Amino acid sequence: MSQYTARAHTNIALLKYWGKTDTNLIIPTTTSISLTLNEFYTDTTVWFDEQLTADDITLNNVSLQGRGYEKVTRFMDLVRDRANQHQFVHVHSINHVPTAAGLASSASAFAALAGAASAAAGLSLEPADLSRLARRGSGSASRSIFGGFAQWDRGHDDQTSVAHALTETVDWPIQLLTLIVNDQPKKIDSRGGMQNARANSPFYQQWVDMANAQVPAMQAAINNHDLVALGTLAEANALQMHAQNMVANPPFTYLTDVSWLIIETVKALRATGIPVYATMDAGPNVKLISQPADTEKIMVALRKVLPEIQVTVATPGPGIQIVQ
Ligand code: 2P0
Repeated sequence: MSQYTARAHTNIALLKYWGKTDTNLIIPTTTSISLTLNEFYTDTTVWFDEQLTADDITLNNVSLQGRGYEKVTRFMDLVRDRANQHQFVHVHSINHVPTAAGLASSASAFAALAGAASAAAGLSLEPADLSRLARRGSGSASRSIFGGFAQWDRGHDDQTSVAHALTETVDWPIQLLTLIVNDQPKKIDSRGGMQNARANSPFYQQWVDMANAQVPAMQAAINNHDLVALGTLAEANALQMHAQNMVANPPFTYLTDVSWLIIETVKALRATGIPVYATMDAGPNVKLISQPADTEKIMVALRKVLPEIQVTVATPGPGIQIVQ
């Protein structure tokens, strides 16, 4: 049986996905828009093996167990059914998303798995089909099939809920400074967090309506290479998402005092005329949407309040590739 390795990069949502209308198919309540990042990716190698009596799954050369193992075997069952291929499989995955970067790795992980597993199973999938398949592993993975700016249309069923590229080549100055606030595993995973917000926030439907209405403005900001419009909207959308968690029942938040200190520092920088905007996901780390020319000024301001803060510069990255 042939062995395939796929490389997929992680992505950060500028308009967030935070809740599902169908938890089995992973159909989101909102359309989301993201930027794929060059510096963070997952390489996954897959081959079927008739000698195996169970799937063999490793992550960073360590055998995967428990819930992580279950998620991957369930995903492989989808691929096996589709390809009419019923052997067990080796899945060896290396995450080049430094754990300390605190970035979600499920997007790059399930995109790479979708690419390598479908190729190993002999399925020849178009990018849209690959996006639909990756979505079944983790919603945000649907966007990591594509490079640059990608949009995941919420849709209403398996066929219509799919991502596409807005612009794969990003030839204007935009970067994400990723600030490491905390590298501990999060206490509330995204799946549970978004479910609690959707079920229990009294403002959830308002958030859905508002977030979906932000899509055309975000598309326009991307088309116009308008960092100010893009950043303003992304920061507002992120805070609106986090507000849903704070009014859920029980209330919760991923943001810490340090996250808020960074958000305040960013506001102060903007008051001096520097276009810099914060976005946060299911953890305390903050990503700063900015232009490379301002990196130094931003770093100086941050180090004044957080001398030890670790920063990685992330730039726009490519879509999925079969690397071997
Ligand atoms: C996003 N996040 O749009 C949002 C913003 C986190 C905050 O997608 O349940 O791991 O596997 O579909 O994709 C993280 O959630 O959740 C996420 P599942 P996923 O990037």
